Amino acid sequence: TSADIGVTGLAVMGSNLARNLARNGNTVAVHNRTPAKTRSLVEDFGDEGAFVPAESPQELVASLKRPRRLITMVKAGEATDAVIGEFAPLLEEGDVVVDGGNAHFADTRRRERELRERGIHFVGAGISGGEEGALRGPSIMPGGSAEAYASLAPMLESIAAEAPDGAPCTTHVGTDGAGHFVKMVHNGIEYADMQLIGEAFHLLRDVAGYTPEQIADVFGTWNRGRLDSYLMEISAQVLTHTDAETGAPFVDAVADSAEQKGTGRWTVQTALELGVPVSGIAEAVFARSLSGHGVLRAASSGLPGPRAEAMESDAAGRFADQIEQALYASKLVSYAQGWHMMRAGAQEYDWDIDLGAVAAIWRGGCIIRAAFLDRVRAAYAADPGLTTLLADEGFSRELGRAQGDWRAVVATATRHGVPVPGFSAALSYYDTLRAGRLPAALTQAQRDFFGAHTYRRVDREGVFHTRWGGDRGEERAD
Ligand code: NBP
Repeated sequence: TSADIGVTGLAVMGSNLARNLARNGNTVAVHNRTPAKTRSLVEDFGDEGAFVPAESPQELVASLKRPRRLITMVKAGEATDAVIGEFAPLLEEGDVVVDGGNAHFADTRRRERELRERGIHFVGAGISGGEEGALRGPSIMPGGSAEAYASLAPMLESIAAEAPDGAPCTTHVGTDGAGHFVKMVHNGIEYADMQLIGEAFHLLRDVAGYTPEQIADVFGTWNRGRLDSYLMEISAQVLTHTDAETGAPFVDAVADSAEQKGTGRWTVQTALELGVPVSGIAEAVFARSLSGHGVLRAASSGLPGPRAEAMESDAAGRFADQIEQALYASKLVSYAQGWHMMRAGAQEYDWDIDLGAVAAIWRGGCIIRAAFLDRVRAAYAADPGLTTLLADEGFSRELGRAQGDWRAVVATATRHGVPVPGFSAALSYYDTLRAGRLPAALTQAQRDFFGAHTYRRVDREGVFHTRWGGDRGEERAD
């Protein structure tokens, strides 16, 4: 009974997290279903800190100080339920189980409820940053009870990434599934960010006529400004890489069909249920999906359209500057949508989520880490009740400056036949929000016509219906 914490599930994420904990002075009991992984972790990295290898769940539990703290890092889904089923009978009231896998927040809510009935704290913790993050400092988004967080905080803070101002990239997000919910939205925003960078690349390549190397330079420049982010940085690195086999730019050697593990899809499904339009994230999920429909694409490749023609070089330079504006504005829109979704989720599930704190813990460690997130944090610090990020004074000023170029980019892309679902969906969202009147009036009138779904009027209170099939007189319907 000497270990501060236990980790079960020692594939890449679990081993790296265990090593991170050990390197930061914690005594870590380690366990894996297949014991060979436990042995090799201790053989390979035992000198990095204090590990207590355990061959069985019983041995792992017996080695933990009380109240016991145990992290499970197994494959999300059934494996997590299996592990909980195995460990729960061995635990006691007050013990804390942390699920660091990519669980769906609804599963986390269920597991938390079930374990709470047995007096065990269950903390669904979103962990972002991939393998490197797990080892050197991820962004950690824990849900569960405040009491459980208090018992985990010193450990989590010791292993989390540090934001540029030195703050640890972890905070208690909210109760039960709040942590996994927020991690899901993080991943949705990540999808949108990647799609937007992809569209910028596509336009720079096919319309501006730049080589991947030149685009890497453009991205490098952007990465020193307001678009400074991990994804921008790695995009530039990918674009300078040459394929060893063909000698061609690496990006040209990769098949152009993007896969997904499902968190983007979960974000969109959940957003639909909550009634929150996350069009930027949805377009990113659809774009990956469409890229993978090879048969459909082959069957459609003969469809007529303009052939992309490269621009003159000074026009290309100006166009690149416009793309920076379009990328920034579209990014801002997808973050606004993501934050709208977190607000709606908090309301629906009764979570007290500090929206500025979420931005703060995404400044380091995670995949969407970016200078920009400090601005988001500041926007919520200035006005915790902010309805949309787009209405923040600083952001709205930037949108004002960007919108002309943003429109020009979408128009140019359309003229050249280059798809920009992310840029154009973001612009449509922006224009929808600013519109004085929307054609939704006609939609509602159609609904009343074919289904007597009623409507409200602009000039007086009440619910109305028009007798479309009869004398077209109006009647009260409330
Ligand atoms: P995997 O998702 O590949 O899971 C492998 C681990 O699950 C192994 O330890 C395996 O044990 C264990 N396991 C399985 Br599978 N079924 C089990 C069962 N019925 N009982 C007990 N253990 C079982 O590992 P990973 O890539 O390290 O990811 C771990 C978690 O972290 C996942 O939820 C993942 O979504 C999440 N995550 C991953 C990343 C990333 O970048 N990879 C980032 C963020 C979060 P075995 O060795 O005996 O087969």
